[in-house]
Amino acid sequence: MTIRTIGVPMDLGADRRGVDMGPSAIRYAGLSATLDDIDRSTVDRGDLTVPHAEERDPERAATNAKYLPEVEAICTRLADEVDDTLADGALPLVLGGDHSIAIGTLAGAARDAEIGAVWFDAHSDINTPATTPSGNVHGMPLAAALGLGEFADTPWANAPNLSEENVAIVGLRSVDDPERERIRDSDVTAYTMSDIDERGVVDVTEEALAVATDGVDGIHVSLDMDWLDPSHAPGVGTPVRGGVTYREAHSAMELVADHDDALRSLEVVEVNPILDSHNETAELATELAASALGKRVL
Ligand code: EXY
Ligand code: MN
Ligand code: MN
Ligand code: MN
Repeated sequence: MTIRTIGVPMDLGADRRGVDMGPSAIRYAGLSATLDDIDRSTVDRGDLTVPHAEERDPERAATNAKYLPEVEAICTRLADEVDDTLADGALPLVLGGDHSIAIGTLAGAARDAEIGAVWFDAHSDINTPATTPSGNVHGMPLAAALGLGEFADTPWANAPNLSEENVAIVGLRSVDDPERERIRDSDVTAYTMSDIDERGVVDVTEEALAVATDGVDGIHVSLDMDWLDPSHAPGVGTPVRGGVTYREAHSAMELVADHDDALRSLEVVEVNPILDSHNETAELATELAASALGKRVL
């Protein structure tokens, strides 16, 4: 299956600037050559146009979700791109950008199919405008896609065929109190870093993939680079100590590739080149995307 890369240079969903340069940094790290090593054809669709924060007003007072109208416009375009890509029989590889773009990827991937999702992240990203401590939409995409809380009234943000039962979050270590409550009250499955410590990344990821793939047509895999420990991925906007190692991350992505019959879309987000050290986080993002898409040593 052809892989179609879609860049989304978006930083309006996060406080720290710089993730808008993520798609460039990932391409500069050699994404296209790396994907050529896999036996799949690849095409780069280029970047969506995203306004700069300086041109816009966060409008936080009105919505408690900064730049929500801009996020809506960009995610609606992205959902169309993802849907078109799937309709053409290709696999969308979405490059962020901050994690708010997952609202668009999920909406597009779920337009014509029942989907599940595996969310590799230090954070649970399940705040709503009523519970967010920051107003940043990159802390809300799962709640938006699932139509939780006030997002029940924003159809553009809801992934039509995604159920809580098919969502698994892997690697949690930074969860706000209201998010903890929301996860407990929901049918979302969540694995913390302690689960990975106790059971190992392979066991936990296998189970997460089983949850996501159960009874659906395909899955979306969302890889937030802050899932990794900052010692391996320093170039992210919201680093949290105690994440997975370089090798654990590759193991998990190789398991994703073992489910390639189910993989419908992949996205890699939150690479911040301003905070990175010699582009190493972008290089790692490139490697991990390739692992998830089937690259092997032998
Ligand atoms: N939970 C915090 C908030 O909602 O502001 C932090 C969210 C960070 C989200 C990062 C990218 O995954
Ligand atoms: Mn910008
Ligand atoms: Mn995230
Ligand atoms: Mn995160």
